[in-house]
Amino acid sequence: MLPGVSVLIALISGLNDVAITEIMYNPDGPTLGPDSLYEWVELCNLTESPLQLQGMVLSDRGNGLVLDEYELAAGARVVAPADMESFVDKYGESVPVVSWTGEWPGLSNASDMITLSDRYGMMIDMLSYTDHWGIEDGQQRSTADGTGASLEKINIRGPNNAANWAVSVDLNCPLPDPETGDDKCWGTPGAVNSVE
Ligand SMILES: [Ca+2]
Ligand SMILES: [Ca+2]
Repeated sequence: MLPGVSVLIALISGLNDVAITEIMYNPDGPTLGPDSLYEWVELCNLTESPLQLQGMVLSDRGNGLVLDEYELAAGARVVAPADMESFVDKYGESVPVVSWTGEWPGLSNASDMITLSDRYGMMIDMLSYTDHWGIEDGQQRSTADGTGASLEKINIRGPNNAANWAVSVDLNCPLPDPETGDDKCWGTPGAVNSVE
């Protein structure tokens, strides 16, 4: 086999090995804090083997970051937070996090496209969301849009469309604010989604 062909096969086989499974694109300012510190993206290893995340690139239409060394166990999830210190302070040290270098993509509060690529630039996953996702009947605004909830993927192996993403629910909320006791969920970072 030509060397180029085997490389190509290796690249294609990486598609969808890792999925974007949850995002906090518009954190609740009063209880959580500003977007620049409290946005985050959750990634899940969909395969049955551990995967090395080092070198993967998370970006939007403008900025991008490169993930540091991190072995993500089969089926496990990890969070890339906008600001590591702020995230750990609010969510606690038990949530698995991956550090990164570069520039945080900055998740728009209106609509954005987030891509996850491997170190060779091959797309692994892409999420193009809007703040209309998760609006329920009678609501004017999604509760993921700045009022506490995150956006979660329902079927983590399914498509990234509005029907397969929903706002996180406060049921079984594992993470009340350690300081205020506020029971807003702020999503399920690093854990199985509340809507799965
Ligand atoms: Ca935002
Ligand atoms: Ca989750």
